Amino acid sequence: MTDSIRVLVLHGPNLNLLGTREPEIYGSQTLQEINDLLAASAKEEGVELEFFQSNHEGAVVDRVQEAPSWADGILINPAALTHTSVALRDALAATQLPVVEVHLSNVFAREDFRTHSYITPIAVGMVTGFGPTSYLLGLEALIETLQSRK
Ligand code: CA2
Repeated sequence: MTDSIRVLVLHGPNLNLLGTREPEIYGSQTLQEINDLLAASAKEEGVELEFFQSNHEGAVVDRVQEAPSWADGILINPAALTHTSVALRDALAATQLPVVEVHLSNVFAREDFRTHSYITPIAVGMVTGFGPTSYLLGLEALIETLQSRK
């Protein structure tokens, strides 16, 4: 039997607030509910997931640095770090793992500063604007990428 695929799911700053504020932008589902959806989808595919959320850039960078010891790929909603963090981009690139970037809202339909991502150039691809479905589509795309590389 082949080893199962392992995916690290990372959520950036303020995503712990999901479901409590700004539902018109980010929907009404909590982060736990999104993680549960991902876990159910991964289970069907026989994929293992680990979840991590932090409001601290350094903590997210630390978790990314640890990823290669366990994970085959990274699914990340970098939240505001998308638009600000060279440190996160460098850490993700250094893992040499495939990265898929996801956003709940359509970042291109919002303020100009959200249209630039430091992460997209080092990602396999990016899904934006579909609410929690962005995560599910991103996970599917990452699994397909990993399966095609094995
Ligand atoms: O649309 C997304 O998923 C974002 O990554 C969310 C980030 C934002 O900075 C990006 O431009 C797009 C913000 C996450 C904040 O989440 C909140 C959730 C509920 C209430 C307040 C903030």
